Amino acid sequence: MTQHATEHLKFLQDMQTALSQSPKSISPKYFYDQTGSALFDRICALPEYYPTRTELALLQTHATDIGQCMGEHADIIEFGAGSLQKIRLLLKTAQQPARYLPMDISGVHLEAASLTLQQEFPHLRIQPLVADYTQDWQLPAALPHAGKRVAFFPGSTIGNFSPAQAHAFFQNCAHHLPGGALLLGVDLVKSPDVLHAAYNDAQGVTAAFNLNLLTRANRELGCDFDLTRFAHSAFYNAPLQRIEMHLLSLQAQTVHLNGMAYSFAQGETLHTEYSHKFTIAGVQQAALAAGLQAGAYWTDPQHHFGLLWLNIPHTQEH
Ligand code: AVJ
Repeated sequence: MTQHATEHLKFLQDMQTALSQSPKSISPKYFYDQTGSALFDRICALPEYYPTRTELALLQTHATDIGQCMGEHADIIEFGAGSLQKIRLLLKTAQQPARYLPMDISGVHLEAASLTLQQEFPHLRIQPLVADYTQDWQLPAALPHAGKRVAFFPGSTIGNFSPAQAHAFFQNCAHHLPGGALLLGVDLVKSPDVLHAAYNDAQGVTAAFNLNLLTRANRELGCDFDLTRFAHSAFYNAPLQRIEMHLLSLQAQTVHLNGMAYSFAQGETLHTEYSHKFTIAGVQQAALAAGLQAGAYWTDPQHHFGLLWLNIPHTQEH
């Protein structure tokens, strides 16, 4: 099967499962088709969406410190070949990086990101890895004379994970990056008003981003979601410290997929995303539970966003 056919089949199976469940729920990874990725880029530039610009400022302000943490000839892994802006800053700060290894499930995304960066950093060795970092992954052997293996996971994408998934992710890092480190960006717990606004922007870009998942299912899977009968819903679940995004059915209705009918009650939702919020101490504790050691961390004056350096010991004790 081609990669495209495999991805299509996975989406079909996941949507069938999503609609059969109660409560209905689908992975946020399906937001990111071409339209979804473009909408996400627009979200990052919204006045209400502070995480991207705050993290970029942290990377710039603390570039020297971060460069020192990385050391010479770092072998830099990035989970999700996401924002070129962020990796660009890190690569400029790094002292003669040995290699850049972007890891993404989408080969198309990886190729585009790698090509652009190769033009800007002609002497950098770039080795894209098509893999799903939410599952277990493998790395190629370290290069001779290379320095530390440094994994970069920006944007608070770790907030999409459940606490159990985040633990598994930290464990994978501990296992695959001995003697290395993880540079992690996390959105911090803050006033519910600020959080609510970030996921309910005035221009409705986040709503369009959420609803685009239904448009994508209609186009790629032949579903018949009526976009006028669903609404964007995003709210802060304070006790569980997370934004929850849902697609809310405005009336009782039936949707079809692959010859099967799925009913929605009025007010029933298809859950699309968790975006967990963190405290610095909470992340350090969770990392420690998986064998990582807290190093330096950096936050903005408003404590909206955090960047953490987490060291990985050489030998894992079992
Ligand atoms: C890319 C997962 C970090 O949770 O804030 C933005 C995605 N969803 N607006 C986030 C998102 C709605 C974003 N992450």
